[in-house]
Amino acid sequence: MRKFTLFVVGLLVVCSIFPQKVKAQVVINEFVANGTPEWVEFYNSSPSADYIKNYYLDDDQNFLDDTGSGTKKLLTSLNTLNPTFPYFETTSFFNNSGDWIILFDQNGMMLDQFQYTSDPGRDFPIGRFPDSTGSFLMLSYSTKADGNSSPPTPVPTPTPTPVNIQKHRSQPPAVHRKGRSKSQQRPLSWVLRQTQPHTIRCLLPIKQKTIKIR
Ligand SMILES: [Ca+2]
Ligand SMILES: [Ca+2]
Ligand SMILES: [Ca+2]
Repeated sequence: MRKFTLFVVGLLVVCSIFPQKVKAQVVINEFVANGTPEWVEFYNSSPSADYIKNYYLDDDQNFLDDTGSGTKKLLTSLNTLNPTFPYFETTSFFNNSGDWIILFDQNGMMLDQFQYTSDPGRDFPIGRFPDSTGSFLMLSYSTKADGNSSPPTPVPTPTPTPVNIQKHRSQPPAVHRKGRSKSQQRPLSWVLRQTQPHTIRCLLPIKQKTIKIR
């Protein structure tokens, strides 16, 4: 019994030194900060999203203090028609020029956060791609209560086709003798070899001539 008690105490000590990292069931997935309304969509991995209605959305990192910023919003009016992508709408809460999007649970524990530092543009969405796990990016179009669109695809610029220099360095053009038909022409180098005196002597046939003596 004493050994079992020591084992349990030891296990509790180990767990307190190395706490298990708990994966959040809900994260910020997409938002429009410059729009009417402004809205924040979440990705929820649980079958129901009702528990998120007890959570808070804030635009600064201090859960208890809202001095100098908007008062944090209790997500009571969260739209949960699609429990995987619930969203919350508000007005004039997030600064267009840059702000924090922060999700706190009911105890003030920060679950997720993202800071943007410039105006993304009217009704322009920023969100994770892919959903839930991806980085925050400018997205092609907003998808409130649905899976996020991909970031805009950059227009490809044509790349110059490399020139095969070796291919274009083919054999030099042959020089032909004038005054011959094309079929009779030969490259100059070949002609020069055939006109060497010693070569001609070798190639010329010897003609025999018959002389009649009267
Ligand atoms: Ca705004
Ligand atoms: Ca605050
Ligand atoms: Ca979405």
